[in-house]
Amino acid sequence: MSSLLILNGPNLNLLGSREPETYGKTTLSEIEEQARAHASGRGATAHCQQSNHEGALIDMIHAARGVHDGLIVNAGAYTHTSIALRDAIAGVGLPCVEVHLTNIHARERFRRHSYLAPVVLGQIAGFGPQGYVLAIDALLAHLGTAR
Ligand code: CA2
Repeated sequence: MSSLLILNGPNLNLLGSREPETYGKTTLSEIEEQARAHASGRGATAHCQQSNHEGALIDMIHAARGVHDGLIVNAGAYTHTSIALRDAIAGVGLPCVEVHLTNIHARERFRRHSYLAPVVLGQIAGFGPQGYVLAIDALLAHLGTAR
């Protein structure tokens, strides 16, 4: 059974409470529950963690090595700033799918660049909470062919 780690970064704990016009009304807990249920229905397990701290996210990625089979990461604004997170993802060697709720390529210029994009399998952006479900399917398909 594949074990997936879903990591959410800074401010995503605020989902559902602020800026619903941009980020929707679904809470992070609801997104995580949907992800767990979807993974379970696919015969996998999804473990979900969130932090507002760059170093904590890096520690979580390091700890995933040998425990989980793949990563799904919405690094929030660290996507656009963090070489350290990129190095952590590349360093552990786990397959990773990058998720964004919004279409970062259709927003401000500073959101168009992702430091993570070169070290992930691919990026899913603009599909709201459904993006995490799509990422699970993409990651499981990859793991199925990688074995
Ligand atoms: O679209 C995404 O998922 C983002 O990763 C969300 C980040 C943003 O910095 C990225 O450019 C794109 C921001 C998450 C902030 O979430 C909030 C939710 C509710 C209220 C305020 C912020």
